[in-house]
Amino acid sequence: MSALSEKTPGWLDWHPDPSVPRFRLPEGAVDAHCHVFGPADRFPFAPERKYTPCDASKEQLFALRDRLGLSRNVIVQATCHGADNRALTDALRASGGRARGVATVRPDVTDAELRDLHVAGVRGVRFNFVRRLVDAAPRDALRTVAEKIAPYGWHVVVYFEAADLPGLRDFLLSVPVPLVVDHMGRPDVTRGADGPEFGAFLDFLRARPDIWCKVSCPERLSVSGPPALDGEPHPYRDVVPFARRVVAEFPDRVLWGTDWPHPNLTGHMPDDGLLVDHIPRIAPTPEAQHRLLVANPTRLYWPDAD
Ligand code: 0GY
Repeated sequence: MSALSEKTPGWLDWHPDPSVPRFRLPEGAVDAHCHVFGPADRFPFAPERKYTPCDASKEQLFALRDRLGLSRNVIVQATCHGADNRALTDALRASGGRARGVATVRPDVTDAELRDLHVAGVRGVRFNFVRRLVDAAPRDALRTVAEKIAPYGWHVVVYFEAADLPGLRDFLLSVPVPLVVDHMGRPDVTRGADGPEFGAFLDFLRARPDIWCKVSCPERLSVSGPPALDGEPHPYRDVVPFARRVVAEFPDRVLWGTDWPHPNLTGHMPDDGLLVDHIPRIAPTPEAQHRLLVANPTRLYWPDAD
């Protein structure tokens, strides 16, 4: 392996043998947040990246989809690939229409490039405000991108930490296309789902009817953590009240995803089957599950599907 693609020290690779979930996913379920990494020898990582992951190919992603009982994927451009969307579009084209994408583009992106991305299956761009992942992009540049994608009917996926929402709120609310928030705006779960910080996030979701929310990443947000070896029956239990609140108040605007291959986790690597088993705890009824897993992502990413 070349020095260029040596993994970040301490990097945890994705789970090699996830369990088959006990929860039977409804027909047509979508994993609305996952990534592909490389393979680096074909799709090199971006020079400006902040981490170097293991490879996580489209074939491996599609195998996980099938093992878990999912039907479709929304593949989100990972920061380690910068604005080079070739690994993403290669996966989209190979998916036979079963994957859509969220790309990263620069403000000088051309109409021809946007058209090519659309044909490949891209339906949104990602604005990432997490400082350990990217250098801050000027807001004028982000606004230019939002204006360029608007004619395509795309949306903006936003990734930020809860503490940064107050400073971003006005800007985000001015973005002229729908928004999709990653991982519930990364709440500090020790502060409580009824606390002021998460209250501010819920207020943000209330501010526009076209702000969607991924109730994803319990493994990233949890302090209580995964199942203990002594058989802890409720993994990631401290995240449940947050996701439940969002699903209950915004049943038509929530999405769920695995976040495979789980970049930058340091404590543990989740069993993706257990992440699926987490779903009925946050969306307790079959109707809520169907909206979360099938109806909502289909409306956003496959609006022409039957
Ligand atoms: C995630 C989370 C992370 C990384 C990325 O694009 C990325 O590099 O999204 C993270 O490290 O929190 O959403 O997959």
